[in-house]
Amino acid sequence: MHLANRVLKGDLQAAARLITLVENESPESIEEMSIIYPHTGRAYIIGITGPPGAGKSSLTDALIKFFRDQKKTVGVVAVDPSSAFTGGAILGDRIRMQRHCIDPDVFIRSLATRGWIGGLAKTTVGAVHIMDAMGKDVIIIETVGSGQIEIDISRAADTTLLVLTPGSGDEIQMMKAGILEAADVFAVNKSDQPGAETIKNGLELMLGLRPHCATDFMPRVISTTAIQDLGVNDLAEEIMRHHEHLVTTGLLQNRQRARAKFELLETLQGFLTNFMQRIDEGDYLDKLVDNLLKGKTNPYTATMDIATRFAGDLDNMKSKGNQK
Ligand SMILES: Nc1nc2c(ncn2[C@@H]2O[C@H](COP(=O)(O)OP(=O)(O)O)[C@@H](O)[C@H]2O)c(=O)[nH]1
Ligand SMILES: [Mg+2]
Repeated sequence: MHLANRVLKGDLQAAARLITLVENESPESIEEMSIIYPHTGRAYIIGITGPPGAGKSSLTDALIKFFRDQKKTVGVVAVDPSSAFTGGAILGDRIRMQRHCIDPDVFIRSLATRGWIGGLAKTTVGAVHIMDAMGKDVIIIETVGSGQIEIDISRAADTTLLVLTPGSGDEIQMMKAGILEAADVFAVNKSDQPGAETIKNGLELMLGLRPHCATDFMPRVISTTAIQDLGVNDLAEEIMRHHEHLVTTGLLQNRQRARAKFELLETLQGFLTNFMQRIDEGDYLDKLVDNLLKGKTNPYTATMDIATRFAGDLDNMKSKGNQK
């Protein structure tokens, strides 16, 4: 039986193995994922992002508890591009969420790809699909890093939570990088520490300046102290308020559609990049260049030549697929 079919039957080990296949970009993963894909699109996906040490894992742990109290099943994808090198944060994530380890309705997976953003995004989306197909009601993606990764993750989630802390000054950086725009819900964690009010006020001011019309979701900044479980319910309610907003305005469907399109384009781009790399492997491209220099062809004719080769490759792939 395919791993994917075992995943659909709720086999946790099969799910872990399938995520590894996706992570390693194994060729089998394509067929497995095409079995998974029709069973996706049901889960509510929450992205949690912010600088290292802000308390993302501690808040994730608290949110898992909130959703479990509501009898919802939860999947967590903890993504840390740096931990492939340090190993540190992933260990932290495990420790922070330890109390849920024995709960069969909580599935936690850490991902540490080798710092390659494209691969990371693809693996993350793959892991989310697998958990979605497993029937998880809520899937939380925890990611660290600032800049593009956070914006990419906000594309992968229905609701994106940005976690900041007092005294870090990160908010200015984030505003510049466009992350404030990409987030829906805002938490100032470590509110037990000095300066929490200042950053909350600063954030509220910046969010007030976001362009908005009457039907827009008006975000509130929630103060939390994850280690004392303070503010966590408010935060969960704010996340649910955003979810409701997405549902009632029909924006949820828009986001899902945009996500499907984004994933399709990313996959296509990966496919084309692969092809481009492969045509430079033998002497095919060099011969074309020789002919260009000799004036025997021109860039347009040569491009058509490459496109014909591409179509040939596709035909080959299709007939291989049919032979199976
Ligand atoms: N003082 C204080 N420390 C916290 C709070 N939340 C988390 N921490 C601590 O901050 C450190 C980093 O937390 P973690 O959840 O791993 O952060 P992450 O890197 O964003 O996932 C840990 O030592 C936590 O115990 C908080 O509200 N107040
Ligand atoms: Mg963490």
